[in-house]
Amino acid sequence: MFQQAPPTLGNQYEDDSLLRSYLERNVPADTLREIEPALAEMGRLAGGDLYQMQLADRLNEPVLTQWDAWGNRVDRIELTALWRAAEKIAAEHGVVAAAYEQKHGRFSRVHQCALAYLFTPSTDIYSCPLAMTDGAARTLLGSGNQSLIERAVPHLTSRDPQEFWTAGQWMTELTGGSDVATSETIAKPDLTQNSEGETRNWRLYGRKWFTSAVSSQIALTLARPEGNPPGGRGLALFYLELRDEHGRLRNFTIDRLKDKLGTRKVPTAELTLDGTPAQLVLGTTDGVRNITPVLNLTRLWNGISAVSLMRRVVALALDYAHKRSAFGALLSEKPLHLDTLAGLQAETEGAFHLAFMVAELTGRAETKEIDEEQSALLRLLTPLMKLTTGKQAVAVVSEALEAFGGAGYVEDTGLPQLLRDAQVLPIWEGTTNVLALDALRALGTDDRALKALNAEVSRCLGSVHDQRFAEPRRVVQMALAHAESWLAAAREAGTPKLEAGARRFALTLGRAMELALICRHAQWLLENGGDVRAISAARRFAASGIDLITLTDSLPGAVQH
Ligand code: MFK
Repeated sequence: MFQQAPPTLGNQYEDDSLLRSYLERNVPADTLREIEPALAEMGRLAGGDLYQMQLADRLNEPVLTQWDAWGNRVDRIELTALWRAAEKIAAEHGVVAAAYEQKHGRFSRVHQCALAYLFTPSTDIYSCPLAMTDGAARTLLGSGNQSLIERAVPHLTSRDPQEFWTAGQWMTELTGGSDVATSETIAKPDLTQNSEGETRNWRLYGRKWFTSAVSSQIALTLARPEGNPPGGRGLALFYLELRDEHGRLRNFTIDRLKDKLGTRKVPTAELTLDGTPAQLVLGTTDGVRNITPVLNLTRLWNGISAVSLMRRVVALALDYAHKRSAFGALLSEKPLHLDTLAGLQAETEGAFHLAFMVAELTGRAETKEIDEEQSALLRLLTPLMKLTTGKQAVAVVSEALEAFGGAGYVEDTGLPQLLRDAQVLPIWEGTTNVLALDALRALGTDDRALKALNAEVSRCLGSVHDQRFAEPRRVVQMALAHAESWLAAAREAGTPKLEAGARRFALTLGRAMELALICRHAQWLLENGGDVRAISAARRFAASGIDLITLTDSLPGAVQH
C-alpha cells in the first residue's frame, strides 16, 4: 500500500545556502572560521533532536497552578518539556550571551542573530523570553545603574543554565499595548526599605494585561510615580524580581494565562500588582523613552524570528517536493509548483537581508563603530524591517502550507502551528500601523534617515553590474522616487493624509530596500562562483509589488460606519 514519506530536515546551518553565503560575504574569514562550528551544531540540533522534541511536545502547553492543596496562593508555572530543554540549550549555546561576550566585535550581534535564526523555529517561539532578556540586558547596560547592572546582567548573559535568568517586559495594560503612555499602574515610594530615607525602592499597584513570558526571573515595566503628570513622560521605568528566596511571587498574582491563537507555549499572562517591590532603572520620568532600547532590540528579534519561520516552511516544502508525486511526477519536477516555491524563496531572501542588515547596524551601534548616517539608518530600518518582515512571514507561511496539500492543514504534521505562530509577528512589539507611524517619527524633521536609506540603496545598486539586474534596479529607483514625492505631497496635504498613507509608504521603503539588498548579494554570488538563481530571485521579487503607494487619494473618511 502507498505510504507517503513525511518532510524531514537536515542540518539547518549546512542546508541553508543563503545564511552561509551571507556570512561568507559579510563576516571576516577568521571570524567565520571561529563561529562556524557553533552554528553548525545549532543547525544540527534545530534539524535533529530539537525538531523531534518539538513534534513530540506539540500538544503540551504551560500550566498555571494558582492554589496549592491547602489554600495557599502559589501561582506556579510549569513549562513544557520543549521549553525546559530550549532554555538550557539557549543558555549553553549563548543565544543571548554571544551578543555580549563581544568575542567578534561588531560581528558579535550578527553571530548571535544567526544562532537565534537557527534556534527559533524548533522551539515554539522560545525567542520571546530570549528577546526580552536581550532587551533588558541592553537597557540596563545603557542605563548606567551600576547596582542593577551588577545584579542582573551577569545572569541575563550567562552560558550556565543554573545561573541564566530570563527577563520579561510588562508594558501592556488594559488601556493598550500600543499607546503605553496611558498606563495606569502607580508607583509609590517605599521609604521603609532604606535607612537613609532615600527613595530607592518603590511599590507598584496596577494591572498588567498582556506580559511576555511570566516564567522569567526579572521584568522591566512602566509605572507612574504618584504625583507625576499623565503621558509617557510621567511614567518611569522599573526593574523587579518576580519571586522571593522561597519562590513566592512578590506581591502580585498571576490572574490567568492568555488563551491565544498561537505562541501557545509562551506563558503570557494577566497580572495584578499589589505592592510589588521594584527599583527605578533611571530617573522618575520618561519611562516610554527609556524603554525604547527594549523595543528596538525585540523588534530585531521579531524580524529574525519572522525570517526563521519563513525559512523553516520553505525548507520543509522543498524537502516534501522531492518526496511527493502527483500526476506522474515528483512535485519538484512540476513547473507550477517550482514557480510557487521560487516566489516563497524570493520573499524569504528579501526579508533575510533586511533583518540581518538591522543586525549588522545594531552590532555597529553596540561597539560604537557607527557614524551619524548609519545611526539614522538603523533608527528608520528597525520599524521598516519589523513591519515588512512580519507581513511577509504570514503570507509566506500561509502560502507554503498549500505546498503540502491537505497535510498542511492537519495539526499533527506540526505545520498549521507555524501559521498561528507567524500571525503574532505583525502584532506584538508594535503593530504594522504603529510601526509605520514610528517610521514617520524616525524620519525626523531633516529627513536624514531617508537620505541615509537612499545612500545605502545607491551603494547597493552601485555594486550591481550584470545587465540582468536592469529591471530590478529600475523598480527600486522608481519606488523610492515615488515614495519621496508622495511624502512631500502628503506633508503638504496635512497630517490625516500623511498618516493614512504611512503603511503603504513604509512597506514601499522596506520592500525597495530588500530588493536592493537581494541584488547586491546576487551580484556578489555571480562574482564568487555562487548560485545564478539569485538573479531570478531578484527579478521575481522586483515583479512582486515593491511600490505599494497606489491609493494616493485615500483618506480615513472613505470608511463607512
Ligand atoms: C519574538 C519576539 C517576541 C516578543 C513577545 C513579547 C510579548 C509582549 C506582549 C506585548 O506587550 S507587545 C506590546 C508591545 N508594545 C509596543 O511595542 C509599543 C508600541 N507603541 C509604540 O512603539 C509607540 O510608538 C510608543 C509607545 C513608543 C509611542 O508612545 P508616545 O507616548 O506617543 O511616545 P513619544 O512621545 O512619541 O516618544 C517618547 C520618546 O521616545 C521620544 O523621545 P524624546 O522624549 O526624546 O522626544 C521618541 O522619539 C522616543 N521613541 C519612541 N519610539 C522610539 C523612540 N526612540 C527610539 N526608538 C524608538 N522606537
